[in-house]
Amino acid sequence: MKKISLYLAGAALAGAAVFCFFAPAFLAEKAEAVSIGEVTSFQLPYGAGGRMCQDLAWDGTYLWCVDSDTHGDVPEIIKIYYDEVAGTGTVVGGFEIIAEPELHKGLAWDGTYLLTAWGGWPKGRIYEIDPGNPGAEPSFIELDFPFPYGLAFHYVPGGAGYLWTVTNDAGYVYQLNRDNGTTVGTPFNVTADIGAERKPAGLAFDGEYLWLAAFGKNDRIFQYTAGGSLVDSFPAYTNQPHATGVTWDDDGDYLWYVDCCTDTFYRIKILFE
Ligand SMILES: [Ca+2]
Repeated sequence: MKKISLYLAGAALAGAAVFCFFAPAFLAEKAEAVSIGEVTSFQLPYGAGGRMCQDLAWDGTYLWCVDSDTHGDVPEIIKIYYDEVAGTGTVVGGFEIIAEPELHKGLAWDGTYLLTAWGGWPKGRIYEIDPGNPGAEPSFIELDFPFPYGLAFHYVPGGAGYLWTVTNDAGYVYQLNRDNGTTVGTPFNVTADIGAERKPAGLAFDGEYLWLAAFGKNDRIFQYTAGGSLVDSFPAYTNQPHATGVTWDDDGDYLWYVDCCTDTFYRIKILFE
């Protein structure tokens, strides 16, 4: 079983990019054998208050973030290229979301569409946006519950796959039919695990585990099985308590997360036992 235990030790500033390092295994509090992961991060230039990136997606080449329109601007999806050698990212594209304004909280990539979780009430929505034709009115799937936040895609060979989302208010994680948004199985609740001081936000799926960013105070990333069992968690390194979006990058077992309010993106090397 994949199992991680990470311990963040320090950081060194280098211009706009920040490079952080995990401590050696023997410094970790846990008794289990511990992997060492490296964290690199970069900060995008931003205007007053930042872009308010809410969740992330990875399409195999580019990192995408969705901005929820918190500051009254038009909500948009931003395309970012990460230069692995330089260790920094740059905005290389993006577009405004022409659908329902505001509340686009979650983001996932299903191989064809960028999918946003629209966190409205009384019923949330999943929007399908073609990044090659972002000016077209996107179709959407209506959910049977409100306030979805983070969104992740679960690839199934030969099938339509599943979506995973988490509700920001009640803290339930739902597995959804990709085609029609109906709930699959029984949702599980994360409130007791993440604590009252944090709220669930971004969601990622790596093919086996769900990764949940919870923000508010002492932000943490939580690792769950698809069945809803908490496996592990580790602190999110943020200068402000706003670790919102996450996505999985299969190229090397990286987990990305973003601090919404500083537009800082972190790439964590996850080493499994
Ligand atoms: Ca996501």
